[in-house]
Amino acid sequence: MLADLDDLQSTALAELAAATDAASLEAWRIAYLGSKGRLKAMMPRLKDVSKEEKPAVGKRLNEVKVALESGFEARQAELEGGAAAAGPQVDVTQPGAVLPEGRRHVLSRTIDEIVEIFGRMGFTTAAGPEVEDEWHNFTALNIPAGHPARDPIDNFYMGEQEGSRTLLRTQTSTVQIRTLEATKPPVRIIACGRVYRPDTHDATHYSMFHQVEGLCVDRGITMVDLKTTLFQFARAYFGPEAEVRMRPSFFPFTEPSAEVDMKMRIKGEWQWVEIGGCGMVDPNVLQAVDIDPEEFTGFAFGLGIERIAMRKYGISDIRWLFENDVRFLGQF
Ligand code: 2NM
Repeated sequence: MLADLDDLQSTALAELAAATDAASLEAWRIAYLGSKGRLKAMMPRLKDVSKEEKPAVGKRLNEVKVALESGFEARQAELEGGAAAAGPQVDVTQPGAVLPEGRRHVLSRTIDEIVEIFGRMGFTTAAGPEVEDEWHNFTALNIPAGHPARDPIDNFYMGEQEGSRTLLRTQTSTVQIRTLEATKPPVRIIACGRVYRPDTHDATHYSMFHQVEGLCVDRGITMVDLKTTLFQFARAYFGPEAEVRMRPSFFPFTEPSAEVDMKMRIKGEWQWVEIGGCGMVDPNVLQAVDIDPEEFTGFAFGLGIERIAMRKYGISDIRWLFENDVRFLGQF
C-alpha cells in the first residue's frame, strides 16, 4: 500500500502541473480530492493493513493528502494570478453598455441658432461685463439721473466704484454702447447674454434671463432695414410662414420705438406673440458715443431668448429652464 501511495502522489502532482486552466484544475480536484476520488478510495484499504504497519501507512496516507491539498491550492493561486495579470476578461461579442447621453442646455442651443441666423445677415457677436456702471446701463442710453428706470426697486445695485454705482446689467444694450465707444460705423453686431431684474419669480418672470440685442449703424439705415432684418429672422427661426408686426411703443434709447410681435404656429393655430422691442437709435445715444447723428443712423432691437425658446418648444414655465432637472432638460 505504501508503494501505491507513492505512486498516487507522483502521478497526481504530475497531472496537477499539467492543469493549465480553471476547468482542468477542477477536473483534477474531483479526480483526486473529491468524495469519490482516488485519495478517498485508498481509505478503506487501511483496515486490511497489519496492526504493526498501520501507524506508518496511516501517517503516509495523511502526508499524501496534505501534499495534494496544498499542491492544489498553490496551483490554483498560480493560475488565478496568471489570469489577473493578463487583464480583465472582455467578451467582445457582448452588446456594449449603453451610457446616458449628455447634451447642451436648451437655451445654449437656442442662442447658437440665433447667432447663426443673424450671422448669415452679416452680424458678428459682441460681449461685455454683467456687472456694469451707470454710464453704460443708463446715461449713455438716454436714461438720465433721476429717471424712474434707475429706481433701486427695479435694479440690482452692487456697490460703488470710482464714484459711480455698479449694478447687474438690466439689458445687453450696455454691450452696444461699449462697441460704439470702441469702433466707428459701419457696425453690425448682436449681443447675447444674461440680464438681471428684481422680478418675483412666476411662470413668465425670473430675476435673471437672456436677451439678444442687435445693432446696425451706418449711413442711410432706415426702419425698412430694421423690419426686413426681423422678418428674415422670424422666417429662418419659426418657419417660412412666420410674420412680423411692429406696434408703436416707447424706449428711452430709440426714437421711434416699437414692440415686436411674431406670428407663429402654436399647436396648429396661428398666433401673434410679443417677442421683444425695437426702434431707430435715438440721436442722443449716438451723440453719447461721439457719433454724428446727422451723418449716421441706426436701428436696434432686443429679443427675449427664453420667450423664443419657450414658444418654439412649448415650455409653459420659465422656472423649469433653471432648475437643472435632467428629466426636463433631456427632452430638448
Ligand atoms: C430693446 C428695444 C429697443 C436697443 C437699443 C440699443 C442701443 F444701444 F443701440 F441704443 N441696443 N438695444 C434696444 C432698442 C433694445 O430691447 C427691448
